[in-house]
Amino acid sequence: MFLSKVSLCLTLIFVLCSRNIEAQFNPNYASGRTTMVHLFEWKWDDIAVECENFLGPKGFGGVQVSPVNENVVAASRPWWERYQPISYLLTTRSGNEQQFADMVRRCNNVGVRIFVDVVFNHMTGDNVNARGTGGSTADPSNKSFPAVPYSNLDFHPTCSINNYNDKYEVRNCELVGLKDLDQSKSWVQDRVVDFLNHLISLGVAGFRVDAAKHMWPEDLEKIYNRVNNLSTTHGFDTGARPFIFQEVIDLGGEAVSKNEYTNLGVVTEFAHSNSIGKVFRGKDQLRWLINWGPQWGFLNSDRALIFVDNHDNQRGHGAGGADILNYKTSKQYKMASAFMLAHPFGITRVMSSFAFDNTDQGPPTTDGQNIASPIFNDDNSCSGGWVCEHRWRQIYNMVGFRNIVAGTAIQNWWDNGSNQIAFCRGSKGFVAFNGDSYDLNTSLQTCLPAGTYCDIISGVKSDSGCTGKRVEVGSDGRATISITQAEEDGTLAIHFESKL
Ligand code: AAO
Repeated sequence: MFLSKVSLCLTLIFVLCSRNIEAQFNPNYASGRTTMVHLFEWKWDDIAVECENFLGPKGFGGVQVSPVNENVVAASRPWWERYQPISYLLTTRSGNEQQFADMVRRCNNVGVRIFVDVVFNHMTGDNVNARGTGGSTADPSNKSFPAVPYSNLDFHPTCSINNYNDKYEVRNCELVGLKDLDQSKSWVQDRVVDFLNHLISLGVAGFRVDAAKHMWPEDLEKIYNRVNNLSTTHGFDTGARPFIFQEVIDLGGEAVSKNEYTNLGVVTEFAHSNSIGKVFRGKDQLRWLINWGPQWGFLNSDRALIFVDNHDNQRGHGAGGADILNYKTSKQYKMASAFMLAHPFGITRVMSSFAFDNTDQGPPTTDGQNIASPIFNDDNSCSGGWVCEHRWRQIYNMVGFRNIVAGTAIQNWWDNGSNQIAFCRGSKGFVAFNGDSYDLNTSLQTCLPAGTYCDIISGVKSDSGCTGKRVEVGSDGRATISITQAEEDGTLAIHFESKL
């Protein structure tokens, strides 16, 4: 009797714990949405408007925002100053706490979730008279951050990370000289949990955990398990857990593996970014994409946060090097993005950049200090120094495509033995790519009902018809698909809602 009570209790504890942990893999998107965008360095007020005017209506599921907590003010205001925390006050160049809270509320109201890039592996590097974006001061050389407060008792002893084959060094030493917090200390855990719970109380849906590779998984587990459920006053279901995606760069050959983190949350899959760059740069043939997914060495689909580029590797920071595509190679970039969004693999994130000429350059400003707002053109694109890849028709229409074909499998894969490929997503969508230096013009199975469809890459379906190419699907589902090598885009995509 006693034993069976004990085992019942244990089972209950196990069920409760595993339910909680399982839920950390769910992005908590509003129904019918699948993809987040990283609005790198955007201001909170601008994101609120973007949710209402563009992201909500176009079917985006969420926004990854730049770090929200107070950071050091660095000379010339590089973008990377935001990865040097001074405190957990919510004041940065993107706005203050009230503006942040207003943005989260307005985005949630239009079905767009907010994910915060949280930096708690470390504080700043050495800085004389360090001053933060919220006005706090710190003495980083002595590991003193009174606005938290942290003292030198809360950090690992100083040593630098030189050897990525030594996991103790990777996790206990300083990444590029940033003062390395010791997350095994209960004081540090309490400060981090308070910070994350504060964000949850404001209505966020989850976190990108910066530099997770540099923290011990067992410490992260303790922190994650103490984080509250999402806020029901902000519309989340009772018991919903924050979505956790952890930045772990693992391209193989190092001591720390991405697999050490997959029981805690989702992991950023840098191998995906690397491989998709290689393929669409012409260093690998498109026909090999037939088994895209774990067979390429990627994590399982439900554990992989995938992207073509991120804010680091698009400018040569982090990992990946010359193979990574970014907005500057726009035709290949749009093809890679379309492939990522058309393929069922992974949890997708679209990058949205500001234009840069050097790798330290910060976002556009009005006066060298204050971030400038993007300017919107009639064709949806941005100017004023902002690239806004998420507003490129070829990209936002493919976000819509992914939503529409969700839950269907790839079928009727076709390739020409080199760089022309096509496939259906169930009987809901069809996509074709031409990465060869000659035209594609052939009859292919689209799996769609007979009719005339509007290609969502070259145009949009409008009241008056289609502003782009039309595709005539016959009663057998076949259509003549044409993508010349001279066209602006190397992709063609149609789906059942693009039927005219
Ligand atoms: C700035 C200055 C520094 C200065 C420092 C302190 O640039 O000169 O010392 O302040 O004053 C960002 C910037 C940094 C900046 C920092 C703080 O990128 O330049 O430092 O803010 O302001 C590693 C980490 C990864 C990290 C990445 C950049 O593992 O977590 O470096 N990314 C995140 C953020 C990032 C941010 C931070 C972390 C810090 O996304 O924006 O830094 O908060 C190997 C390892 C990787 C390692 C790379 C780079 O990669 O595997 O783990 O990433 O090296 O060190 C091949 C290999 C690949 C290898 C790569 C490079 O591709 O396959 O594995 O080569 O060797």
